[in-house]
Amino acid sequence: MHTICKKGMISLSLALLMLFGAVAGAFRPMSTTAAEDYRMWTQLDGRWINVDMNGTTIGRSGCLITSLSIMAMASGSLDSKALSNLGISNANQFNPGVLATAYRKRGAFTYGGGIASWGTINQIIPSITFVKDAYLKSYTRSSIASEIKSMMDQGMYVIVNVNGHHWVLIEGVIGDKVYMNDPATHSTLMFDQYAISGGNEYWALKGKNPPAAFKDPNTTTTTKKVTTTKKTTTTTTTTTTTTTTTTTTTTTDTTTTTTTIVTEPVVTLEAPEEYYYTSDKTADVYTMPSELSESVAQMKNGYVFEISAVSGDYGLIQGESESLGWVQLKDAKKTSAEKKYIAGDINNDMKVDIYDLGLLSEYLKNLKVLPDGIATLSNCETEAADINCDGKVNEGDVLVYLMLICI
Ligand SMILES: [Ca+2]
Ligand SMILES: [Ca+2]
Repeated sequence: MHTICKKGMISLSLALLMLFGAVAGAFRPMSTTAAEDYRMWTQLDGRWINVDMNGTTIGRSGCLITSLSIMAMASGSLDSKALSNLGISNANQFNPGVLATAYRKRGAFTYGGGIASWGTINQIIPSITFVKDAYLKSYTRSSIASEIKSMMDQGMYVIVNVNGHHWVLIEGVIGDKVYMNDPATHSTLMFDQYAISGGNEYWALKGKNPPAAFKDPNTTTTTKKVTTTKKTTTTTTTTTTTTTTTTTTTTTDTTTTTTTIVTEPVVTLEAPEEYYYTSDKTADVYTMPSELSESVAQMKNGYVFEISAVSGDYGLIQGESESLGWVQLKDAKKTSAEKKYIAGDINNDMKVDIYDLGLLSEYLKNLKVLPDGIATLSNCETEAADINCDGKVNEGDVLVYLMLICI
């Protein structure tokens, strides 16, 4: 960013080295990893939030696609035929963005992201069969829980419409508690999160494997990280030859930590807005607009980025090919697009000199290590850096600077 103009001097001595040497990056890849818990996928994940669904995006309308994706993983339905249909080579590459893209390529979304045909999932993932689209017959929590559990006991996965426009995948039922994988939040208890009055629409599907036996995770729903302690009792009984019975009881502590992430609505901007980060304190870039989600990159002073959507205090960093993640905007400022720059004068001080070359060198060095979506020059500054006016900013511009300055 132009406010760091004097830093160019520091970088000059390394200028030529920077042109040809890559520095190891500290950023983690954005693809799905083998260890990732697919049950925590949400439609707001920066890796697929902007994936096209025919006039809308997963972030805005992808709750059903995300629920189907979790169901596909939970049921172990991604066989070789499914992987081929999805255009991926293994299940670790699968995510809601991959499934939405498969739907879109088949023309299986109506305009606005509606699923045109229930049977499409079977065409893409043959092990998944659509059983029915119906409405719950129950109207009390207890009977709703029983009705859903009955279907799951028959090997069906159930995706429930909880409020007329939002769908969640049911993970299990314990008594009157219905546990869900919610594509919008990381809340787990359906009745705590949504006002279910009964008669809700639902989808029932079968996969390669039926729903796994579900155990009460002993979770609580709050908006902060919480720790609960559960006492469990183990009883051991030993019978002697004289028919005397001795009972030994031991007590242990088990600690369970659960996290619930509550996010603000996502508002997509009409056009990207450019910001630069102003704080000396490093900030995290998260997969969701919440500090409780996973960090995928680090934001530092002077970094420039474009925002394509906002959610509360957070902005979604947009890269060229995909969005990077969410960062808090409280320590960021919008760049000024009104300033006039002349070719070569990156810091806009009306001179083309060694400081500009330093900024260019730093920009080129960071291109190789920063993730897509973060740079050290704004769009205006990048245009100014193209001193040979060939539409690209690269080593050719450095050579022109050197010829102009070092004579
Ligand atoms: Ca200058
Ligand atoms: Ca150029």
